[in-house]
Amino acid sequence: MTTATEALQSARASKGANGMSYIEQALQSVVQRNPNEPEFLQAVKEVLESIAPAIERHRKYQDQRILERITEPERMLMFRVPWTDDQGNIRVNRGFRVEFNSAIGPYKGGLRFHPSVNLSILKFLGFEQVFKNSLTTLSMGGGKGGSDFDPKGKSDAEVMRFCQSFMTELQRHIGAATDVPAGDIGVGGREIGFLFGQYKRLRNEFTGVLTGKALNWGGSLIRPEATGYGAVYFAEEMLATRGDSMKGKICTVSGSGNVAQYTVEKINQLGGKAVSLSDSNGTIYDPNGIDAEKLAFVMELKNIRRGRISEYAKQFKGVEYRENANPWNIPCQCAFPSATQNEVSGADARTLIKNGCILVSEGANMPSDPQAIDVYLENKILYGPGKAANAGGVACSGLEMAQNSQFMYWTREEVDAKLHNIMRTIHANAFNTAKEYGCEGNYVVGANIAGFVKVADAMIDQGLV
Ligand code: NDP
Ligand code: 2IT
Repeated sequence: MTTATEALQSARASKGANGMSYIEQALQSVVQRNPNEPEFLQAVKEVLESIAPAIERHRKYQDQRILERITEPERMLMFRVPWTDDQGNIRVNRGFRVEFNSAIGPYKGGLRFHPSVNLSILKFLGFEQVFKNSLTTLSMGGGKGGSDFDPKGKSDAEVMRFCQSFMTELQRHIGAATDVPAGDIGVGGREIGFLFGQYKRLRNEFTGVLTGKALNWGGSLIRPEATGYGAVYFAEEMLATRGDSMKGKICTVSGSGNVAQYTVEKINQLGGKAVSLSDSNGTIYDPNGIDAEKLAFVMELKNIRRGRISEYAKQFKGVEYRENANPWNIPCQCAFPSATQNEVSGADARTLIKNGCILVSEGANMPSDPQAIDVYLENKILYGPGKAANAGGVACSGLEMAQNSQFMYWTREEVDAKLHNIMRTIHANAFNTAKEYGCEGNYVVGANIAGFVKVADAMIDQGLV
């Protein structure tokens, strides 16, 4: 005989009075509350739909209203960032920090400086970061921030004045045990330096409040390499499940920034051949392969001269430059989207597969749109979603925090070994979790459930806060 409470629970578990499941109800309320945030809704929908097997198996998540709680940021900060350009004109940008979830550690996640930045984009990135950081095995909550400031065409002095103004407000809200920002699009070593200098000056403390610092003042070896290396380590793990490896694989890579550069380096080291890079103006296709010497040219072009990828085609023979195009119609076996969100459409995904692509490992955050993901899953290719495949960057940030708190520096070999081990663990966790929930080979289900369960259980342990 069932008790009244059990009967009520069972009714609530499947369909509510309005005929909707708990996940559908939670999703509908997120849609209603955030009507002008397409990127955020896209990220939430993907996670909520894919964790259904865990929500159905464990009643506690519904009883504790975890979906309603986990989709609402703990805190969002928006602030004015005034600065003067080199001509003495006053400029105003908008600064943000979305402190999404601190159940398993201090808020952690990058800062993005790009003219497209808005609350929807930072909420999607912060939401993804919560699950990604959970997967790393380290103690980090999720957050993201940035500004609609456009670093393109700005002098070093302008970037410095902007960073100082941005940090003048942000410093009130962050700290080594509270919230630890890092880089993302448009924020690299130069910006982290200016931000750190201003934090230290205002707070009179030298702490690990930012990661991605330079080596001579608290940075970690391998942090610049970590996201790209990690995405390729993750690809190698996925290939190993089919008795295959990166050796001899033709690889397309999009973007030409931090993640793309070290993705190419690791592809080369593991015996693959990277044949493309891109930026927001176009794509270069180098069928001979982007070897170490050519990559050194790209690094100087992008990190120092801050030029356009089209220059690569002028510099090297046999290279095609495709204006306003992405790399997805270049034949490849492995694709590494490493530029930005929604850069691979359903049509692009079909083209990739038609041309022989068997693996997609996402260096960027949410680079594949929902239709593209459907195409990968229908065709059963190896698909490593960003929150698993690109977690190496933030994982190495966690290792930087660990070194800072001990006033220690680890060697390149030590950090790389830890990074490699973390990527193997993330892969195994995502793979085994998918299997446990009856979706073998589906890393979307595996990564989302594994990332979710750790955070959700911590939220339950800590009471209704
Ligand atoms: P960078 O700023 O170093 O490089 C970004 C690259 O992507 C540039 O080549 C840029 O071209 C291109 N790009 C950016 N926006 C667009 C756009 N709207 N359309 C076309 N191309 C674009 O950034 P990262 O390499 O650090 O970041 C790349 C991706 O990886 C992002 O999705 C980021 O969130 C993600 N990521 C980064 C991590 C890190 O540690 N840095 C960690 C995990 C994920 P252009 O110069 O023309 O703008
Ligand atoms: O998207 C990401 O994981 C990052 N931009 C890196 C975040 C971090 O804190 O290192």
